[in-house]
Amino acid sequence: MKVLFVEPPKDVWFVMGDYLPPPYGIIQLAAYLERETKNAEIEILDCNAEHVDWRDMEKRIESFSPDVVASSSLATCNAYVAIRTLETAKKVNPDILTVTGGQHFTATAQETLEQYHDVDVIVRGEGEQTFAELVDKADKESTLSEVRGISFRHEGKIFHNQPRPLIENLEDLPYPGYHLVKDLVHKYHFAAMSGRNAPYVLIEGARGCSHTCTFCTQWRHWQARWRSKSPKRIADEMNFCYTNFGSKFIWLTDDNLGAGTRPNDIAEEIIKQKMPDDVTWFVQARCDDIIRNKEALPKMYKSGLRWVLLGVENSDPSTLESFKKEITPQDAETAVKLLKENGIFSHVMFIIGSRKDTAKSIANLRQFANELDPDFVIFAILTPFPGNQIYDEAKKNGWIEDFNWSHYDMVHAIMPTETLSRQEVQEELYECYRSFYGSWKRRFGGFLSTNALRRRVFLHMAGKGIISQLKSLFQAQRHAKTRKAEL
Ligand code: B12
Ligand code: SF4
Repeated sequence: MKVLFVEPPKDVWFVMGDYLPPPYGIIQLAAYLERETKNAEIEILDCNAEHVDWRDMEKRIESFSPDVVASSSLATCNAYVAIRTLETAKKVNPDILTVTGGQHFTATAQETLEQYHDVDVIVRGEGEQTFAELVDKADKESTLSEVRGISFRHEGKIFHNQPRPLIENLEDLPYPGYHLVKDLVHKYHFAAMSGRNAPYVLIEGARGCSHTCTFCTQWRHWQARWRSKSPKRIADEMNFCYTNFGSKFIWLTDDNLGAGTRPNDIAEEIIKQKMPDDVTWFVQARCDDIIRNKEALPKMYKSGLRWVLLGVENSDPSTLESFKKEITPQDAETAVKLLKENGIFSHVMFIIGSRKDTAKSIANLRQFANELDPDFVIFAILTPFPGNQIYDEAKKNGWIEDFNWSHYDMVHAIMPTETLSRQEVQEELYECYRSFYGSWKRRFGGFLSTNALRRRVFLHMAGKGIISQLKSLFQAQRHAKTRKAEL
């Protein structure tokens, strides 16, 4: 059985500048399949790393001649490119079994299979075991009904099989399968975070989240359960990536970093591995987790932690409450201060465009951001991703004005608020960036900073013209709106 995993050509999320991420989800699925299935011949085609366009993709599919083509979107904004990949596979050979999965397709399995006839199977939820069993049974269509966790079409009808229970112990998963992309692994990078030449890998410390934020798809996708690898296993995986692939920048994806003494224990295990000082790592964290673990921060720095993304989301307590975020604006202040005191780069994410947001409340948020003064800020627009609670509410109430999934990137406004049109929300986003990065004091402070990371980020914000890209986005929308009105 020949299985081709395809990471489709994707747009970069331009607010993060120049980066090329490893397609971790499919690398992980491929590693599991390799271990579990004796008769599978596996290839990964990463179109972004290999500069493969749609025509070349077709040729690559033709030359490998797979029985199964599997593609992943990561986020809703990439849904169409994942579908187009499967359509390309069918064009090459209609007998290829086409499969996709992940958060977006899990939440939209019925409508995706109804609309896109070149998508044969959707793997819902956790993919490893389901996909391996699917490949094992792929040549016998009648047995698809036995594979738990899939949705598929058979004789024009759509079936949703029973869900598959989650893997109990994440350490049963193989180490990340970067050997399957060994010719590409040196290309993965995140320029703003670690420079152009530090090979970048993702590793997973945990799956799922025990919180229930209304704008997030993560906790529902993993059935509101949090499972983690041990601190030792996480440090072993980091060292494994450094030793075998020269990885110098490691993104640890771990949504509940702060549980118990985990931050301290992870740092201790990494220190024991004695990796060189230029191997650094990054993690996303909740403000309360940082505060609870403040004593561990010096050790975390010592272990190579240089950058933390804090989900602050908003400065208005009632908005935070409506998001079910369970933090206060004061938590954000404390967490940013603690990171700064420990020399760890503080990156904050804010969300604008919730239903009650007004021009005034967004102006207040801008002021809060300026006073908070983290090292790096990303403002995003509240997005009704299929699978999050906001989507359910917005769809029911008819608030969604744009169903083009490629716009679901938290940069395009999808919904109006009670007082702001969608266009105005878009303009407010631009205004947020302009207010934070347009400040001359902050610009000079950034460019002249003694902290190399801070300097690099400010150069990146200026060099990539991120503010002008955002501006052109809302001007394009305004233009489209005027044209529509004229017609
Ligand atoms: C690292 C990361 C990034 C990196 C890039 C990673 C990459 N490889 O491209 C960066 C920073 C660039 C990024 C950007 C964005 N991201 Co992001 N990102 C993540 C993060 C933290 C980890 C992704 C990961 O590797 N997970 C681990 C793997 C194993 O999980 P997985 O991909 O879901 O795959 C498993 C299953 O879902 C399933 N599966 C998935 N695909 C397939 C396909 C097949 C064929 C099969 C069988 C199974 C299957 O099997 C896998 C194994 O069990 C997730 C949150 C998280 N913890 O997952 C957010 C997340 C995916 N990102 C998200 C978002 C919104 C974005 C952005 C739009 C904006 C933003 N705010 O970050 C941009 C989009 C960029 C773009 N154009 O692609 C959302 C997606 C929500 C949604 N439904 O759209 C998430 C879930 C964060 C969140 N909490 O909301 N992201
Ligand atoms: S935003 Fe973070 S804390 Fe909230 S549910 Fe999602 S992963 Fe958990």
